[in-house]
Amino acid sequence: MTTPTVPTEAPLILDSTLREGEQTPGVAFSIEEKVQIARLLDAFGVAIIEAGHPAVSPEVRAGVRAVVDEGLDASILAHSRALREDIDLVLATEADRIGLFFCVRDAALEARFRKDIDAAERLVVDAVEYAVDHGLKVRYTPEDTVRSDFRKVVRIANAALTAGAERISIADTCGAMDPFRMQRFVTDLRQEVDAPMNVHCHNDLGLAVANSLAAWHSGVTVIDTCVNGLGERCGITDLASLTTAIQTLHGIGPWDLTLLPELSETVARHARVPVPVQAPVVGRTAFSHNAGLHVSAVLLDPSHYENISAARVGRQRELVLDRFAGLPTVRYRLARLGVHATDEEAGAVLRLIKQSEAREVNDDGLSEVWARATGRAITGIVTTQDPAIAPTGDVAVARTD
Ligand code: HCA
Ligand code: CU
Repeated sequence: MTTPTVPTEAPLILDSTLREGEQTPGVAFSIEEKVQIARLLDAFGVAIIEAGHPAVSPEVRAGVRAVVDEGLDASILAHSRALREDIDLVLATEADRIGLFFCVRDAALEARFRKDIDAAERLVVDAVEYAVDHGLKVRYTPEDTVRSDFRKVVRIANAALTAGAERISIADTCGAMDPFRMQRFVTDLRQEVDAPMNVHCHNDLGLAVANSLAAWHSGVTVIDTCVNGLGERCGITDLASLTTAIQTLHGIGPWDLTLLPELSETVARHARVPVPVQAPVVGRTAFSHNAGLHVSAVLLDPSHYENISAARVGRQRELVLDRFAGLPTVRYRLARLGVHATDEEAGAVLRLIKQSEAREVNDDGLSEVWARATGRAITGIVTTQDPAIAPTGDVAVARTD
């Protein structure tokens, strides 16, 4: 196996929040919500938006059409089975691109489709030719690519390319890969299939982002993502983690990372799926420091405990006040409420917090503790972020190349 070199060009992002993301159990977006999410994805800088699977329902078709009608910079892809009647539904939406999928895994050919590989090839070739003849740009995915017989994948992919497909997608449909296997799979496939490649990684083992990066390092140029890592079961590659990793570790990628909090919050609200508090980049505690030792070091130089700066991804650093905190946190949090405490006052506040049962002291709790410690009230709380106390500037970032 050849050792992949670090790519010099960022991958294109194909965001599938509106298709794969809507397949998250319990999730349905209204058309207005889809349009709002699509606009944000476009402003963020994704190259392709997968807007839905038109054969599912008239609502999904209307959603794809509404996103197309926005006239965004991103091109719009609709997902479709390899059937002429489904392709007609895609054509009616006026999407630019179609993502056709058909699985050639032996178990699926035998038990689900009752077809041999010759019949499967005829079906895929017919669908690709039909879509291309009607002006669509075609991506073909041999679904469950990485668990399929390799020779069949090579054969069907090359047949799809000869029929006019412009890109082949490698789907890790069941999240069965690790980065080392992914590197080998992509490298092997690229020896046999000469085409631009896309990757779609499910997160069943928590490795979707890592597998996507491995695929990119091995020559894949389009990566599928979902906001908040939504998708079937454990979801797919998380947009925020992937793009932040590429921009901060490799210094490339056209994306406006400062839009990630709004994207995450908007999708979480519409999907009614909350973001885990410790989610990378967009989770509530992603930029919170807790232990007194950490806080003192961060106030000296954020790079002691930060790999990426909060400001770079549209967030603010938080210093958490609880029994692990030290005086610097107390002073900082009081200063944010407009109170400049003496050493004795800050010490008295800290003693009370350490004695208390509170897991975390918010601003209201802090005002109460302040009142008990000093006998004075804090009036008119205005929370401010004081850059002199907690600088949010960029920090040095590790490079791997
Ligand atoms: C699906 C499965 C899919 C398809 C991906 C693709 C997968 O929901 O139909 O067509 O590129 O994970 O294989 O999402
Ligand atoms: Cu999928």
